[in-house]
Amino acid sequence: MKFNKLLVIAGICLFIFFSCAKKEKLFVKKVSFEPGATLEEKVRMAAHVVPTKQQLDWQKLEMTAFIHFTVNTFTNMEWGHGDESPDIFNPTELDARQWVKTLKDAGLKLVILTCKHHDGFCLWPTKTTDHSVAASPWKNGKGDVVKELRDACNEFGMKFGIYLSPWDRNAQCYGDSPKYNQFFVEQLTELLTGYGKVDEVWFDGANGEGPNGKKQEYDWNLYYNTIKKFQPDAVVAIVGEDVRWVGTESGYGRESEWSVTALAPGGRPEMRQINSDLGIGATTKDLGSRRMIDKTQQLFWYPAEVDVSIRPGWFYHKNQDNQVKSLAKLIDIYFNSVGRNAVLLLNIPPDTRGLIHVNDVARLKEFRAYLDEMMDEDVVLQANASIKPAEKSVDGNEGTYWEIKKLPASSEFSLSGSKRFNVLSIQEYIKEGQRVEKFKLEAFVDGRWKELITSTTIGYKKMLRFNAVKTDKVRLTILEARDGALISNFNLYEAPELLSGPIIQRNKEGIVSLTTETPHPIITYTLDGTEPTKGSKRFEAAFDLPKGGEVKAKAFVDNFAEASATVHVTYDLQENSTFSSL
Ligand code: FUL
Repeated sequence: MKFNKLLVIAGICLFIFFSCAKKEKLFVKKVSFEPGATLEEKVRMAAHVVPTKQQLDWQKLEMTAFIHFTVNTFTNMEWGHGDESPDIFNPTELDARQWVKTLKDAGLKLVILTCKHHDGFCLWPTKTTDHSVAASPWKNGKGDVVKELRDACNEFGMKFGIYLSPWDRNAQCYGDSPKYNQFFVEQLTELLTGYGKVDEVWFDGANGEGPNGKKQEYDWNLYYNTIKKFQPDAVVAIVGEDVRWVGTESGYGRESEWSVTALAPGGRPEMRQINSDLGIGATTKDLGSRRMIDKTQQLFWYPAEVDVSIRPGWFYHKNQDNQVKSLAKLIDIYFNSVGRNAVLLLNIPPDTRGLIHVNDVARLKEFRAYLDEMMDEDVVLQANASIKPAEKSVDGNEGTYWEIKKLPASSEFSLSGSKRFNVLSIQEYIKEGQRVEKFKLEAFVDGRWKELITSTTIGYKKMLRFNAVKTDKVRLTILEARDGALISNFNLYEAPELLSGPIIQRNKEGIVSLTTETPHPIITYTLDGTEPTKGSKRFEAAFDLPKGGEVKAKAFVDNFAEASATVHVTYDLQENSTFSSL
């Protein structure tokens, strides 16, 4: 009996010993190498650099929104001079609920407001300067855009972020470093303490002072400590230590986008020194390859954010109403941001009424409808019963993943019947690091394995498009990785051919026209709220709608074989006052 007990205890001890010994050390956010560490040792450690909880939660948002709105909206400028009179800030119908509902319906999970852009005008009634909404005619100086947005976020369950431009062209004290740092931190404190939870703080690195301009030494330590004190769960982006600018404003991340980078995060002088010694910056093409690991003495978990505007400008300009990015372009951006291990930060600027323009609303609806249709059916999910993964399945506390230790290794998936698909989506279990360096996908066609795609990094998510294929068997091969590959998701979808929906516009005279970017479509529409079909009235010429009403339209190509999403807009009687319904 005694002996049996001993055996049990010894067994338990051995089990604990082996399960502990199995786990490698993880390095949260940063790892420093011992002098003399070999490349092989460094690469192995790189595989175990992991995000903070805040970084992981942020990454999972996938798509977030930017709202650029200030005096520039009324002056038709991109960078205000700082001498704009607050009198010009007077949105006639500002409705933050319309912003948040529009963004939320599009699948965007967080919204960042330009609380103060470079012109220094504050969208909340700050105590730090008179240059704010309090001096404007809007709501007789009693308004607060930050509060209106915060309330709308609460109502719709949307996360909330603040953009506060360090560069300030209005503040007299800008350039008197200690004084401005105090002024800036007071503004920051007002925003961090007066509006509930802040999920992201966005510090713009832009500065247009030029060589003879004012020179301001920002006290980044002071700013970061203030955020830590009041909003410890917020991520700090761009000139921040949690989230990196991807390096372009075009909507495209790198093909090999490592979240573990040699790039040192944020603006503190010691971090800037590291980057200057390595000769790298946010725009450097390679930030995380083995070559970079070889060169550096430390690595950081510093994931990429892709910021891009839905229009050419960051702020609203009436003459860009017809330059809202096409559905095809937005989908391309989606694949090259979310699908390249980054978070998309899509800017949608409200107009002078303080509303998101009907064209942007319509495009966002098309965008969501397209993604929903694409992700409606996952070919792999249906094959669950017959997956033959290369290695075992592990239950992590962020879900299940396969651990693939010996590389290269292939996993075969028998699909339930012959399936057509043209998109791969694959994810790593980044809670334990980003590791995969090369992988490929093949389909079994005509008795042979046919390569569909070969790519490099994965990270949180990689999405790739290829020519559609029909098969009942696929093979995923992890070719190279920095340590065992941890694959948490693998999906195959059929993305619809891109056909852009009609753009509905009504001019001042109440005449409605329907256009699309797709060549030679047939557009049909209804005015009675019913779904347009191929039998509905065809759009041949602009028509009169002086009394308003709901216009629903759809574009068709290929002899009605393919249809766009339905676009609908409700017009009221009032000239120019449109509100797109859902
Ligand atoms: C840039 C700014 O200069 C632009 O105006 C815009 O705010 C963009 C998001 O960041 O650095």
